[in-house]
Amino acid sequence: NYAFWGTQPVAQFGEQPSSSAADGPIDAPKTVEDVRKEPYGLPQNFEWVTCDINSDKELEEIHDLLGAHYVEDDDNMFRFAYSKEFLRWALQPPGFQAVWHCGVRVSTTGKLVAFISGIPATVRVNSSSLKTVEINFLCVHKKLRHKRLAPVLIKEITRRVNLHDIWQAVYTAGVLLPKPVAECQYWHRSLNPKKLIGIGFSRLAPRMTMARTLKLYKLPDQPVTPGLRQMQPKDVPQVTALLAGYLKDYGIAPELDEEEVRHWLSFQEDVVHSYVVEGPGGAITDLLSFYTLPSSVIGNDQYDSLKAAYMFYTVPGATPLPQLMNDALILAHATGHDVFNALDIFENEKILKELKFGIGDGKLRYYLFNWRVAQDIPSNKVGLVML
Ligand code: NHW
Ligand code: EN5
Repeated sequence: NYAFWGTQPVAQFGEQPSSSAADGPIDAPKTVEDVRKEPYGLPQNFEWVTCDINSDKELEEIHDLLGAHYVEDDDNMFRFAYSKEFLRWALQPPGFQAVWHCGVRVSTTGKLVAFISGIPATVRVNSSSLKTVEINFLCVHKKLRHKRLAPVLIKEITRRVNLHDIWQAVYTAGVLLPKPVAECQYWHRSLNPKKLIGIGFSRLAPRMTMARTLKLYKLPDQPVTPGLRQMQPKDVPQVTALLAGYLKDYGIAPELDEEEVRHWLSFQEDVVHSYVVEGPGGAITDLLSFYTLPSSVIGNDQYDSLKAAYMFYTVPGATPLPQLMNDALILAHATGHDVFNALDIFENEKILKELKFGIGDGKLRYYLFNWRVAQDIPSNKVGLVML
């Protein structure tokens, strides 16, 4: 019983698998002229604002809202703590629109109490190349929860996106909503087991001592793959081609042009770490990348935060995937990350166990707005990573 989602153009649970089972839009086609011109109504004393990420003050307000009120794990022990530099990177890719950085303020005090964002992306779903927005950072202040504000934010961002003649969206969430196109599992690889155990992120396994645990997860200081180095701007054309060739085999994947690859994969310390393998003749044969997303540790007096690396786009070409991923673990450890997180997407399922990942208690569901797929996409055919 989804009072809001039941009214939206999304796949519904228990829908008849129609005989004309083909991928396509759910709503009848509309034009920009059909789109409502006025913003949706907010309760008394709240107002819409377009947030300017380039203003340090406004970026700080978004950062602080998310830092106190964004996603937590099921046991409310950890909360995502996106850095300001990360948010700037996440919200300003090529073609970004400030009006899709949509905030809600209290009129009298100006306090920012809710946020939702969209960024432009071309996403291929099976054989359809869709002009979409990726929706992220939906957040309502804890004191304003369960007042049906989220549906208003979602309808307003939909309107603002539709005004740009875009009719499809992609989003991910830990929660189950109508209706996932894919359901993926989080896995975790301890890099700093002592701290992870100390904060309750992981536990000492049965019949394991701390000393044996430290030894089990120990990593070398340096990556092992010859020719592995930080990605540089000059690599963008080759990386774009390498990535496109790899992603074409997935059922859902972004189509990234050179400017987007430059944006998403330029090395930025503690935001996105990208490395390539350069072969003897100068050819780029492999790509490895991860992004840094700390979590604050709720109510621990020894540690404030947990520094997590999340697998981003990794393309094995000349290097076997297990070796490339092990180098990712080494690099993440060497740059002070406490844990390396990955989903069972791409070809990961085959290699996570041998690299000493353990299964997490969280799932990530992928959703499409106004797009129906004939069949769910299995996690090993997911080739899209959202931040
Ligand atoms: S997922 C992370 C979402 N954020 C958080 O979890 C932060 C902590 N939680 C909160 O801030 C990544 C609040 O709990 C939120 C809900 C704001 C989540 N997605 O206002 P009400 C994203 O950002 C439904 C979608 O009373 P609330 C992706 C819920 O099922 N819907 O709840 C965002 C119910 O609907 P129902 C969600 O707790 C994608 C309704 O909200 C949801 O005060 C957005 C209740 O509203 C979620 N994560 O606020 C969709 N969580 O049908 C984009 C709950 O069950 C769609 N709900 O009655 C595309 C738009 C663009 C289209 C363009 C063509
Ligand atoms: C929008 N783009 O639940 C994304 N994280 O497993 C928003 N668990 O960290 C949606 N509960 O399993 C995000 N440790 C949805 C995810 C929300 C956050 C979340 C999970 C993912 C997580 C950890 C900590 C659990 C704490 C108690 C977890 C076990 C790891 C252990 C490491 C050593 C080997 C065995 C496993």
